[in-house]
Order: sequence, then structure tokens, then C-alpha cells
Amino acid sequence: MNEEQQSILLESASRFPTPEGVKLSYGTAGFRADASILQSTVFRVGILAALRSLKTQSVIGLMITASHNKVSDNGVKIADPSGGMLTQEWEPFADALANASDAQVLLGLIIEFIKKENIPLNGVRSAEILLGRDTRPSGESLLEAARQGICSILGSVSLDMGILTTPQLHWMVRARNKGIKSSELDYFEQLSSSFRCLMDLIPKERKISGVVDKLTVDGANGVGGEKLEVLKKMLNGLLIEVRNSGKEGGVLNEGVGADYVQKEKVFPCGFGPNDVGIRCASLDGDADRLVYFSVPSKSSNKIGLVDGDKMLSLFALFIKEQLSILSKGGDGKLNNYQARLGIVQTAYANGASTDYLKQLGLEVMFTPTGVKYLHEKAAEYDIGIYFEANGHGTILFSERFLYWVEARNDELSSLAKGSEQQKAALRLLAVSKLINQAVGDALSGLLLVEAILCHIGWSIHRWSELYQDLPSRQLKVKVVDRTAVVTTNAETLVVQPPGIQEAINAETAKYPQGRSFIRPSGTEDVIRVYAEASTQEAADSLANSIAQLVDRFLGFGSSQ
Ligand code: G16
Repeated sequence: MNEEQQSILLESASRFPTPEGVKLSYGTAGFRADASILQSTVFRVGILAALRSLKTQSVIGLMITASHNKVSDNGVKIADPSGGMLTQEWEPFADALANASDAQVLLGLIIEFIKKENIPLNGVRSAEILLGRDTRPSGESLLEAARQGICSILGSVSLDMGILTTPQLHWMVRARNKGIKSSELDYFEQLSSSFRCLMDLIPKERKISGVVDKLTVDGANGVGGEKLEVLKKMLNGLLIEVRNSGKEGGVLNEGVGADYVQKEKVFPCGFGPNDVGIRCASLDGDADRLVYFSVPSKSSNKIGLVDGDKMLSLFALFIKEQLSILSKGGDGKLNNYQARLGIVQTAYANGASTDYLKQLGLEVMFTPTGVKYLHEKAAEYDIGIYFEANGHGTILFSERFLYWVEARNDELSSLAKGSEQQKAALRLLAVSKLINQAVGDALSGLLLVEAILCHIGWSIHRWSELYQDLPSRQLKVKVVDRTAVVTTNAETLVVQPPGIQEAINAETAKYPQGRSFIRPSGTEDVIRVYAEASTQEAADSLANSIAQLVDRFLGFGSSQ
């Protein structure tokens, strides 16, 4: 690294001192903390993004968001060239950069890493980074910190894409690196045209059944509602009403949004007894999560929740059906292809959903929490469907499989145009364009759910009856040091601190159909507790007992 570059880095880093006594780590979804302490972290992630772009000689994304967390929090994460999460190999470097005590130490780390990774500072391409942020008030100044970090690597270029949903930024990075149209309008056009294609392939008699009545969406007072207002104008055959779009004065994620709805199992602000029976959905703060719900009765705020597991099940049913139609008939050699369909869940998946998916004959795999793990696993299949129960997920199609379906479609258009097989091929191709291939995306997920419900003629109630969820409860416990909890086996077993897993086992064994686990959150300073049992009372009681154990082993002596 030449002297000019070194002195630019030293000078700019000295303008972003690290806050006293703060240690951050690149957690489940990047760095997250109270926005007031994030300036230096975001500046340093700007440098990291520029280096990643130089290393890969590709466009990289940098998103400022704390997604489902409270409005005073913020965060930063990187989208790799594929549009997916930052490679896990670089996470330790991200941690080291974020926690370097001063500008000189930071410079030393950067020089060492450039050498180790062989990063071409004067390569063919200079660094190019797309920047996005959600609607948080702290976003603008944090984005400026990121920009200054990027600029401190000579020749780097940053493009501010404005306020976006997280999945939009990931989609743009992917599209740009593939050399295809990548503007926000292109995103909306791709979603709306593939949705239209799926709707056009629905048999006429089913369309008349009128299942696609109005969908009412809770926008979490965040960016998702605002974007859905634009997208809905480009759709035919689907009416959407957006509430909590942020314009009504509500606070981001406060009593609203997918995380609140899924965890509390009550309807969000802006919904009420007058909504009994209608189909509703809820996005989270940056629109990468989606859950559906209905309001069963006028006398209670409880909801009928249709979570990520049920979305996964609906998608799996539909894809499986299309694959089976496509493999029927002996029109040519191409139909011999055996597509591998894989399902990926986490320990939070309701036990009833896993049983249901296995009964369908599907291969179900488990990973730790975090899209970065699920996505990686799903990418091993021809078609990989992954979802977290919290509504974060998507369907991945391999290039090889898509190539095969394209060829099969071409073959069928000359041999059996308009046949059921050809329609199945066209549907699979449309799904691969509609559903975000970079990351879980509430807007694209929502359109796919709507198209499938219309295709199979199901109401939200019919969908919700696919299987009966086992009652569950999630709690969080504040502890002295959450990193003291170390887990294994896709977070289902605790290996540290000693003795706690045995205590959890003993407690869980007292409950019929009991299952429980604990894990440190990667986005909040808490330990998460999950419990499942045969009744709601039992699940609540098990969760409370486990929370008390956590408190006893690790806490301050008072569980919340
Ligand atoms: C992020 C991750 C999700 C994860 C969630 C909660 O979601 O992308 O994969 O499930 O955090 O993580 P934890 O339990 O570790 O706090 P989001 O929507 O906040 O980006």
C-alpha cells in the first residue's frame, strides 16, 4: 500500500473514533446496536465493502438497517457479489476492523489483510458499492459514514440507491453483477410480470372462485409498506390495502410488523375486530420477513398465525406438484431429469411443520438461525426452499435446473404446446423470476403466496389448516454475557456453560411433546428461549422454567 493511501486511511479513520468499552460482532445479520454508537463501525464496514469489491472484482452492497429491531437501533451488513450475505470467511476480519482501538491499529490490520487475501489495490476494476438504507432517522448520517469509509480506499465508487427494502438492495447487487437491468423499476417490473404470468396460467374456472379478494398488509411503519404502494399499482387481479405504511405517524416496529405479530400472536396496531375473517399479512421493518394472519374473533386480539413454516409448506406443495406434472408424459429424453428438492429449516420450525413436510416425502435439513446458513444449505439442491418460522426465506433454483426447464419448455412448445406439462414448466420459470434469488424478500414472497392460493383455490383458513401447529412460546432473557452460551447441533444443544443442557432436558421431559432450546441472539443482547408442548399452558410454563434456568446459570437473578 502506497504512502498516499496510508495517510488517507489514517486521516479519515481518526475522524471516526470507536466508542469506549464497546465490542461488536458481525452477528446473525451484520452489526447491530444502538444507532448512536455505530458511526465508526459503519465507516469501517465501508472500508471492508471496498476491499471485498476489489477482491471479487465485482459490485458489493452495503445496507444500513436494523430490520425488526427497535427504531433507535441501526445496523450494517454487506451483500456479496451473488446478492447473498457476506462470505462467513470474512466475518472475523469484519469483527477485527470494527473493534480496532485506533486508526493506527486499523491501518495495520488492513495492510495485513490485503496481503493475506492478495487484494489487488490497483486491479483492472476499482471498487463499486451500492448503498441502501431503511427508513430509520439515523440512516442518513450512517450512510455518510459508510461513504467516507468507501472513499478512503482510493478510486472506490459508491452509488446511493436511496431508501430501499433490504431484499431490493441484495437483488440489485445480484442483477448488476449478472449484467442485467438492475434499477428499482426493473425490480418492480420483474416481480409484477412474473406474478402476472403465474396468474395467467391459472385455469379460468378457478379464477372465478374469487379467492383473490383483497389482501390487507401491515407495513410495520417501515420501508416495505411504501414500496408495496408502488408495486400494487403494477399488479392485475390482486387488490392490496396497506396499513402502517409509516405515513400515519406510527413508530417503526412498535406494536406492528412481522416480528411482533409472530412472537406475540396478536394483531398489530391498525387492525381490529372489524377485520375478522379477512386475509392479512405483516412485513418487518426492512421487508425481508413476511407472515400471514387472520383475526378469528371480535372479542380478542389473538390471531390465527400463518408463519414462515406454513409458507414453506405451501411453496413446497406447489413446487412438488409442478415437478410431478412436468415429469409425466414421454415426450422426449429431457423428462428423465430427477430434480432434487430440499427443504431447510431451523430449530424454531414448529415440530408439526417438520412432520408434515416429511410426510410429503421431502428431504428436510436443519441449520443454525440466520439466513446466511439456510441459504448456503438450500443452494446445494436443484430447488432449495428455506424458511425460518419468523417468515424469512425464499426458494433457490440452481442454474442447471433452470437450464433444464428452459430446454423442456422449448421441447414441449413444439411437441405439446399448451399442455399441462408445458404450463408446469412455465410456472416453475415464473416462480424463479418472482421469488428473490438473492435473499428472503417479503414483497416477492407475498406475491407468490397470493398466486398459489389463487391457483389452488384456497382461503387463508384452508391454508392455515394444512397442519395444526404445536403450541409454542418464545422468551428472551437478559444475561451478564450472552457469549457464555455455546451451542451445537443446529442450536438444539448447549455445550457451554456446563450443566445447563442437562437441566433443560430434565425440565423438558416433564411435558408431553415437550421440546425446548436456548441460544444467544445475534441481533440483540439477550438469550432466546424456545419451548413447544402439547398445550399453550404447557408451552408457556416450559418456556418460563427454561428462562429461570438461564437466569440461574447466566443472569442477573431476575428473568423478564
Ligand atoms: C435477522 C436474520 C434472521 C434471524 C433474525 C433473528 O433477521 O436475518 O435470519 O432469524 O435476525 O436473529 P437472532 O435470533 O439471532 O436475533 P432480521 O429480519 O432482523 O434481519
